[in-house]
Parts: sequence; structure tokens; C-alpha cells
Amino acid sequence: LLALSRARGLALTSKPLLRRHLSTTTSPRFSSLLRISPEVADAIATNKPVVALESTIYTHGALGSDLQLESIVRAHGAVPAVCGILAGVPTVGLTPPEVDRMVRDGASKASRRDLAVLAAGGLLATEGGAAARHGGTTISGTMVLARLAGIRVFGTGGLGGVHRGGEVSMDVSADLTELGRTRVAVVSSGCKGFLDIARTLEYLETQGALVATFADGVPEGSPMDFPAFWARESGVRSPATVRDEREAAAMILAQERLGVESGLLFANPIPEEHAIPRVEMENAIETAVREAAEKGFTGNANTPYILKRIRELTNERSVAANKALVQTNVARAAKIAVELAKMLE
Ligand code: PSU
Ligand code: MN
Repeated sequence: LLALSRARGLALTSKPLLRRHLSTTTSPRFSSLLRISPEVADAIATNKPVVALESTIYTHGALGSDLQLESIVRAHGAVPAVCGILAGVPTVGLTPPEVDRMVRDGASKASRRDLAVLAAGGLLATEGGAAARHGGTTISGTMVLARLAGIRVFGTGGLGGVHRGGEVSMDVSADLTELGRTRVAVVSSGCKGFLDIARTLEYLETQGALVATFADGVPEGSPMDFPAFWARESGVRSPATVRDEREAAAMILAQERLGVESGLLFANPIPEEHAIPRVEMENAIETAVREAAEKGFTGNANTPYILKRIRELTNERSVAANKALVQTNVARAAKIAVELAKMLE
């Protein structure tokens, strides 16, 4: 009961903040259901750099919750905004205890299609119904919440994609269609090596998503692979490259000024020292993908199962790499947000 009334109280007190933010941003959409933490609402209203973070990474990512992502964002001069659904309340700016609570109680994995299902539970709970469920938002779910709040930059680990055999199963992550329709810049290490990367890029092109890979230290104009998460190479060329955070910020601004509503994907290859060569991952990937098919882990249960199995099959080696890459992506996202805030001054 206490938790419920607290959720309700917060939903009510956030309204004036939302109104203030609405008048100072260009966000075309707005949801009275959204709870934005006071710190994040203030940062948005005053044009401070803000970085959205997802909650699926905590609830379904097989990485543990001690990723230090918020402190990394802060260390680079930006405000972190963890997005997710807490007891039926879509929230931007979850606190660490709130995320812990979601992990402890258990949360469902929430992509775009799941948001209203969970939020309806929240609406009914405020009228005295049963306690509503939590939702760890995926990249697509997080992009929707970030866009509603007026946040432009989002740092995370790996994008969902077209699954192997996706041309038959039609298992194509909602992250890809989200990038087609929601103008948020996502910084990731490309997508997992267990996905079909060539088809993922085809699909992103069809969706009109901007895809650019960071080319640090690579001579101007040289081609870059779109990275494959644990590996820097995928054998598939990235459609565009980006030199530094300032250029990424310029792309975000250009997209906005052109009025193109689709999203942007900045691929940030895993640092050399943490990378695991593709051949070394291949066995673990093959086994995990085969087992998922045999055991019937399809739909949104597929990615979490494969992540967990790869973690076991590589004796946790994949986890250290995964943590390192998420942290570098989030740092990069913060630097992009800082550059963008300067351009918008
Ligand atoms: N990649 C990771 N860790 C993750 C995910 C992807 O390294 O936790 C999550 C992200 O939230 C991503 C989602 O949006 O999986 C994609 O799931 P699906 O393949 O079911 O669309
Ligand atoms: Mn899927």
C-alpha cells in the first residue's frame, strides 16, 4: 500500500515539472502518465546534457547491477536518466534503489508493444487495484520514454537485430523499427554476433535509421566495419563513419533541423584490449543459438536466454567484455550529450 501511494504521489507531483519542461522543449508528444525525476526534469528544462539508460540491461541482461553507468555519465558532466516502468508507472530517472527493487521483485521485458499493457496496470493500481508490475525497458521501450521526455541521447550495450533465420521466423527486434520512427540517438557496440548482422543493416536502411560507426584513429575516409559487440569486426561495412563526439552531435542536430523523425545509431567498437575475436565466440554462439531453438526460447525470451548461456559457456569472459563496452558506450553518449548541449546554447 505504501509503495502504491508513493507511486501515485510521485505521479502527481511530477506534473508541474512536466509542464515547465513542455514549454521549453520541442518534444511534439507528451504523456501525462510519465514520471520524470526532479533532477532529470530540471536538466531537460535548463538544457543540461542528459543521457538515457535502459533498464532491461539490469532486469534481463545477465550482467549484474553494479555497472556504474550513472557515475560514468556524471563524471562526464551529464545527468543520467534510467528509464523503465516501476509498478506500472513509466519513469524517466529511476534511482538505483528503484532499479534494485525492479530486479528483486522481477520485471517483465518491455519493448514498445508492452508499454501500455504495463501502464494500464499502473492506472488501475492508483484506483486501488492490484499492485502493478515492473517493466525493464529494452532499447525500443527506452527510446519511446526518452523521446517523450525530450532526451536526445541514449547509451547502451548492444542493439537487438535480425535473428539468424529471421527471414523465416520473422524475429526482428523492435529496436530496429523503433530506430525507424523515434528520433533518439543510440550509442551501442553494434549488435551481437549471434544476430544476422548483414540483414540487420539492410533492415535499418529500409527503416531510414542513420547508422554511423566511430572511426577513432582510422585515416579519414577509410571504410569501417559495423562492429559485432564483443568483436570490432563483423565483415559488414558500416554505411557511414563518425570522427568524434562533436560530429555525432552535429548529425543529431542536422536530423532534428531537417525534421527527419527517424533515429540515429552510433556504433562504438569495443576497445581493442577488451575485444574477443569472433572465432573464439563462435562456438559459444553456435551452441547457445542451437539450444535456444531446441528448448523453444523464441520471441522475447530468445535474447535473454542466449546472453545467459554465452555467459556460462565463456566462463564469464563475455561478461567482462560486455561490461567494458557498455561503460565506454555510456561515456561516449555523455560526451555527445555535452557537445550537443553546447551547440544548442
Ligand atoms: N544486448 C545486450 N544486452 C541486453 C540486450 C541486448 O547486450 O540486455 C537487450 C536490450 O534491451 C535490447 C533487447 O533492446 O535485449 C533486444 O531484445 P529482442 O532481441 O527480444 O528485441
Ligand atoms: Mn525478437
